Amino acid sequence: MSGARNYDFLIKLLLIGDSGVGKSCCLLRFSEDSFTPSFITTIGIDFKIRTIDLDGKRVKLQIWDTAGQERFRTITTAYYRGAMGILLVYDVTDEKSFNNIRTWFSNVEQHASEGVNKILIGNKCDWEEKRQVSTEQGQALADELGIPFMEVSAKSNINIEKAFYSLAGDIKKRLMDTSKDNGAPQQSSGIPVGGENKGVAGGCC
Ligand SMILES: Nc1nc2c(ncn2[C@@H]2O[C@H](COP(=O)(O)OP(=O)(O)O)[C@@H](O)[C@H]2O)c(=O)[nH]1
Ligand SMILES: [Mg+2]
Repeated sequence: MSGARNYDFLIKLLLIGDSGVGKSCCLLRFSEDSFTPSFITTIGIDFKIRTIDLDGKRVKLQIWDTAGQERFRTITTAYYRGAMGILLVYDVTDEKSFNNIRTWFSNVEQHASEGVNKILIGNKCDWEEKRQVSTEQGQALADELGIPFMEVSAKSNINIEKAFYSLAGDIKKRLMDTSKDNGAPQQSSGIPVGGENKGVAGGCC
């Protein structure tokens, strides 16, 4: 197997949102199907990989988590470089994290490449008694921003798979449409990219 490419698409995704909304837990749930209740220090984590099947194509997802920089709002262009999809995450039990989504969205608009797919994620939907943001509010914001929306729970494993699959599916469709338009796969589209090392898709700041 060494040297052989074991996927049809390589897709780089990013998690963005306030500190504490559960980004690292969502990633852990999706990549390892586990949940750690203690606050995960994300310092040092770069990305996790999971390969999924989408309509018979092997789609390798390289998912980047912030390394705590979000606390200082110092997410820079380097983090966004090469990203094809972004999960904008807030916490349904924390209204402030919801209100900050607009700021994160403009950060994405400013730094990420044009045409990047996005999805709005309301995490911790298992915690009804603490809820501060209704599903309707989440949906209304998503409609305003023109992006899909899903409420999830990393803790109870609700909609986590669905959210990642949905975003990856949208990206795959876009990449296929783009390569059709151009008659050939684009260099920058991520198809195909060889190698396992993290140098391939750019580094984290
Ligand atoms: N109830 C509940 N708590 C969660 C959920 N996801 C994360 N948490 C908790 O929220 C806190 C912050 O999670 P973390 O993933 O470190 O947030 P990050 O700063 O966005 O990466 C931790 O204490 C987690 O246990 C969830 O789906 N439900
Ligand atoms: Mg984290």
